[in-house]
Amino acid sequence: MLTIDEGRFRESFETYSEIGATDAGGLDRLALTDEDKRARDRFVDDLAALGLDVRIDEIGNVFGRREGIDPDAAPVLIGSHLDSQPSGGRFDGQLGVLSALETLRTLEAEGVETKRPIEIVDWTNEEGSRFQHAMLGSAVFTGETDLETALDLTDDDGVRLGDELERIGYDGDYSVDPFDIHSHVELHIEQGPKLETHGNAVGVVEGVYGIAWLNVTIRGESDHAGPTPMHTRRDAMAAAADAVSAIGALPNRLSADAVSTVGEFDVEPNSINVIPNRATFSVDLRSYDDDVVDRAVALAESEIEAACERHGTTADVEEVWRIPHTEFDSDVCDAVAAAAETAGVDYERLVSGAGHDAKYVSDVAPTAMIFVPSVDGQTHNESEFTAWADCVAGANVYANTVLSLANE
Ligand code: HGY
Ligand code: MN
Ligand code: MN
Repeated sequence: MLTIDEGRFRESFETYSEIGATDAGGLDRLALTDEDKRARDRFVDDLAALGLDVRIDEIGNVFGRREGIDPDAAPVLIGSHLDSQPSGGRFDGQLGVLSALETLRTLEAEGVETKRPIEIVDWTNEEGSRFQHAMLGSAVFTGETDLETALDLTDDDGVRLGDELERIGYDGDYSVDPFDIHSHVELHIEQGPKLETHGNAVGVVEGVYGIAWLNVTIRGESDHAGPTPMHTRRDAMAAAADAVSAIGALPNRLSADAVSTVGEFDVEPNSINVIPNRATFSVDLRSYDDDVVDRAVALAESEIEAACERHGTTADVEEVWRIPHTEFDSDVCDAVAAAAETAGVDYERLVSGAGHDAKYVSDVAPTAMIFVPSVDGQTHNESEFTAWADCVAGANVYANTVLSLANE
């Protein structure tokens, strides 16, 4: 059984956590910013120090390859993402990449050769916060999103993704066509309360929710806040407010696991004494049941329409992302469970409400995930935390899962 080097793992985690560190102890490391570049550069140096063959693909995904005894055998893929939310935590994505790095370092230190090669990856723009949509690097790698479309995406300041890749030196020329993969496992924080509530140190993740993202623009007419009678107004803000509160109430009409979120909101002209003529907002709808997500999208659209009826405004609703729910591979899930049992770690099987790159990889290879607990289920904020003992337990289960898959 492999045992990772806790000190080395911790040192790595603290070193990477300084890159894009916020004063409140989180990370601000948006995709393809200078902070993301510094984390990538550190990762490339660490892979090179292990003697791995490092490759950057056309969407900036960073791969490292550790050869196996049988170089022609399909590799096991490990890794996650180093980009973060703007006020994100240190564990989301980063813990998965560093658990994968520590796995390779442990294999090297123990002189363990595996039958199969092992490929490690840092995916581009997993968070989808700067460039929509999320899990972009893995979506392009698996052919779900077109490379040119992805390169032409722009952020809120109109900066083009392809230009940013070039600016930070990660506009790789390695083809994004997926290579043959034996299996893939991603370690990630749960970002929910289940493991902590149930007292389990590891989650065997069997699937991921379906997700729909909408961008909504409501148009009205700006006018004076004083003399304009209420019944003549075409107030984009009032219509948006109605729609947003109706969207917030949708899950109760749908299913126990359905969730809806309006995370982005903008109003124009944004002046205290002017009736807004334009309101734009995002909608994020999720459930493990694809029919529920379909119904959620339809209901959101009808609530937006009804709000516009009431306020004499008009709306454009654009569906910018839609992924069905994912069911991971039962054999790979069982390999994770077996490693947890061997390590004597309490675990449970669950599905993920958060999207992960493993979702897209599961479209091209047998895939599963390992979760470690999130304190208070907190995430996507600077207080995101996982107890170090849980990080170590998860990383050990991960290393032994990878070892068993790499010798299949
Ligand atoms: O949106 C998600 O679930 C992930 O954090 N990208
Ligand atoms: Mn993540
Ligand atoms: Mn995230």
